[in-house]
Amino acid sequence: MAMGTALVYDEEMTKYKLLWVDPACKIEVPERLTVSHEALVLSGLAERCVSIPVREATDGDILLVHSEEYLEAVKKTPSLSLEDLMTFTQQYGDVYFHPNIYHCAKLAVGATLQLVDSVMMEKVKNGMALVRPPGHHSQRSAANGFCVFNNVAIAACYAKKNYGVKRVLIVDWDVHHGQGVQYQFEDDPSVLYFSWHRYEHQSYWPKLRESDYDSVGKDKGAGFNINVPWNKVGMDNSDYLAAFFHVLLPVAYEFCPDLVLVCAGFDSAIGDPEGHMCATPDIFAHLTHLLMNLAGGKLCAVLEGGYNLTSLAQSVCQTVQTLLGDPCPPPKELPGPCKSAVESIHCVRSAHKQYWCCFSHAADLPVSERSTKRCKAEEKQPTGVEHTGGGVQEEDEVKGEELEVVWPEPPLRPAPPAHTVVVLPGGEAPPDGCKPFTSQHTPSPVILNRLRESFSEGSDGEDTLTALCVLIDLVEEMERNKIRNGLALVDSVSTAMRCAVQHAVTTSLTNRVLLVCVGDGVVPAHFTHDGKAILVQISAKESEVQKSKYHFPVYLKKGCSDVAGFMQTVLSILLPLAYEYNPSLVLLALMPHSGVFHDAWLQLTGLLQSLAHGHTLVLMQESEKVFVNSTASALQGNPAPSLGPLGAPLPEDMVSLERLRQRMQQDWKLLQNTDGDMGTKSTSDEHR
Ligand code: X5A
Ligand code: ZN
Repeated sequence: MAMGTALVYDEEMTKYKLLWVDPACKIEVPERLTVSHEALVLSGLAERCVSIPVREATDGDILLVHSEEYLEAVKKTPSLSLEDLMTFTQQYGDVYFHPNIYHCAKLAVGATLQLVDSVMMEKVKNGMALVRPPGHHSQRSAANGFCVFNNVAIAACYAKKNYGVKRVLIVDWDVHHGQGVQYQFEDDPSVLYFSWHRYEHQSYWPKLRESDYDSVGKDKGAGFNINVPWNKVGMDNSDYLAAFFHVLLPVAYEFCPDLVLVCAGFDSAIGDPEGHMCATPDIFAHLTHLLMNLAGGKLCAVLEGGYNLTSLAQSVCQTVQTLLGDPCPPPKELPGPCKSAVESIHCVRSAHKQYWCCFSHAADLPVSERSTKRCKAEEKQPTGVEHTGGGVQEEDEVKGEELEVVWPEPPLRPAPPAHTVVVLPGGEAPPDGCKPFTSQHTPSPVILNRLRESFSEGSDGEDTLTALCVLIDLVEEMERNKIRNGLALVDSVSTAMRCAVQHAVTTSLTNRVLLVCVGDGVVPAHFTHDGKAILVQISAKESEVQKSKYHFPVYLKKGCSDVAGFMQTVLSILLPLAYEYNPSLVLLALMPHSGVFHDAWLQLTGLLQSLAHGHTLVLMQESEKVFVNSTASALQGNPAPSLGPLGAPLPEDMVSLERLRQRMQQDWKLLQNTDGDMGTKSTSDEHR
């Protein structure tokens, strides 16, 4: 398995800048790269990465996406006079040229391709390229939006051509629409392009009709272009996560990419003078993590925008630190998506329901919704507007300096001294890279007594007690952040679970435990009454009734053996619930004979690592021994194997999941994805 994280960077790409006055371009400065790189060095992240040299892209590389005429025109720019550079620039929108930008643009493409090479040749697991100029706005024959060559689009073509990659997922989390990427792959089903972007009903740059949710792709590529337009500024962590849980992730898993490319622009973060959004830099840890189990972990992040130097540097660090495998900082306060975000998400899901099984039961749009808003926007702004040289957007500057936005620095993310420990019966050898866990001390009489009262009903009383004491010790070591993960093979999952959760909720360190049970079996739910624990059980037992506000029995007709239904549950029910709950400990239980598809279980295990500072205790029934090595590997951050393109979940499961989601969304706002009754539903405050 490939290890390590690549960092591709060269200072040479800081060596061009705007040479004249242009308010639209003045934010694209060389310091964007230097502060990002310096932050990686100062935080110690850079030296943990594998440093990969850049190269110049060849003509052949560039011609994968761009026209010969355009390439030849750009080639001439290094020798143009200042005046001719300005004239050359004027044929494009919101971009500038400089005598050295052609060189840098070739390095930006070359850096991206070096990254793709290292990942595809398995020299590293994943990586990031810090580049300038950015790429996602540039088109076959046009520079645009600070972009000269389309780094990521070229990378996708290059991976297909050189490595036989069949499916590429491009995730564009930059705050602008990467229309250049959309145009390139519009009719191509082998490249799935997802972009969210500030849109404000077409009034925000680049003001294109085709950036709306109803541009779904063309011909064979229909369904493979996914736009999430943000119609208000101020979108925050909840809004971004909701778009991932309810749009991107279900489709991405159904698509099953061989490679994930990220148009990693950080102008979607708080403080950015372009984006005006409110998501904090730590959210990029989660966005990154949520993509890291796709494509066997093959993920290449390539810098696009990001113009607040503080926010940019922090966001870059969060992304790289996650690629390196450090535990994610728990995102606090997720009040759920705002009404406008839910509306956008609803629109996208309904526009794509004919193309993706995961949306087959998505609600249609009310007829009134479709036309009215667009008309309003079109009155103000006739279609076909290419770009304006700024004009409206300098409003801020006319009024004076922008209000300074402040946010707390992202917390440090220390990795505990021990990563994953195992408790196996009979002194079995621990899986690769895991230490066996043994109790350091004899259990206190208080604990022993409590255990004796609750758990020694069986015949093998004392043995069971000793085993449970070890588990309790393990939970405590995890709570003290001495150990990140634990895996225990036990003779009764129900008992072990009951014991671990009871202990966890009675110590002062853990106040919220997320229990996830995979498979049928009696699971005591009494400890969920006060909300100190919540329990999600995925099983084939229809009779399972909800025992408290914090107990969520999920019924699937074929239980966990239906991969599509199982993943739908994980992505759109479990994850949003878990994120909103924000557990301090995750207990993941594999029940006997669960029938869960091995790799789907590993996906679940991997995905849950973004919660609770990465603390998961996995409890498995002894009969499920074959899961030990692979589960330990997933706990250690090794990407779970791909599941293959997913088919349709059973229709009856889709119906019952949708019913469950609707019930839960009253209490758990991150489960909202549908603007049900136009305004009467209690989405979080209209915070913008
Ligand atoms: C890469 C990028 C933004 C261009 C904005 C022009 N470009 N108004 O973020
Ligand atoms: Zn941008």
